[in-house]
Amino acid sequence: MKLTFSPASPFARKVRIAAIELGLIDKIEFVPTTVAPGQPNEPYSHDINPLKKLPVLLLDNGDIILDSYVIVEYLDELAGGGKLIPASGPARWKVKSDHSLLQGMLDSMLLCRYENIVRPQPLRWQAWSDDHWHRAWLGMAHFEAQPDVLSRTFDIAQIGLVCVLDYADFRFPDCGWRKAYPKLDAFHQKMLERPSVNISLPPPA
Ligand SMILES: N[C@@H](CCC(=O)N[C@@H](CS)C(=O)NCC(=O)O)C(=O)O
Repeated sequence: MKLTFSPASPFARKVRIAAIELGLIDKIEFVPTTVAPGQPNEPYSHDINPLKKLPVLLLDNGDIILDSYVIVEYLDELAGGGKLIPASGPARWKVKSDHSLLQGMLDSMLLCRYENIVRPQPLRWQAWSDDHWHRAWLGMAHFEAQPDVLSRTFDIAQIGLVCVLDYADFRFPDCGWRKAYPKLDAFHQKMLERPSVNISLPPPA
C-alpha cells in the first residue's frame, strides 16, 4: 500500500500513528506529496483525489481509500477490527462522534491557516478566520470537560486530539492552549510517551 503523505499534515499524521499502533507501518510506503491550496495540483487532482487533499491510501489492486478516518478504519479492520475504533455498541458511536468533532476542529484550523498564507492580504476576512479559530478553541474546551476521552483506552479520538494539540503548537504557537486547558496539557504529555506519537511530531515550523 502507498500513502500520500506530508509530515506537516495532521491528517496524515493521524494515519501514521494508527499504522504504527496497529503494527502495519511496514506494509505502507509513505509517498511525500505536496498539494498546494489554490493550485490545480495536477495530476494528483485528476488521477488520485478530485478534492486535492492528502492523505490517500492507494491499495495494491489500484483501489483508492480516502479521508484519514476511513483509512484508519480500513487499517483497523486489516489488523483484526475493534482496535482503535470500537467494533459495535454505544462506545463505537461515542468514539466516532468524538473523532468527528476533532476532524471538524482540524478542518477549521486548516482554514485559518490557509486564510493567512494563501489569501492575498487585502482580501483576508478576519472575522471569518476568528470564527474558525473559535470553533477549534471551543472544541478544546469541550474535551477539557470530558475526562473519559482523556483517560480511556487508546483510540482514534485520542489520536485525533493529540494531532489537534500538536497542530496548534505547530501553526498557532502563541494560542495558549496549555494554560487555558490544563487537563489537555496533562493528556498531551502522557501521549508523548508513546513512540508513535513522539516520532510523528510535526517538523519545526
Ligand atoms: N477530511 C480530510 C482532510 C484532509 C486535508 O484537509 N488535508 C490537507 C493537508 S493537511 C490538504 O490536503 N489540503 C490541501 C487543500 O485543501 O488544498 C481527511 O481527513 O483526510
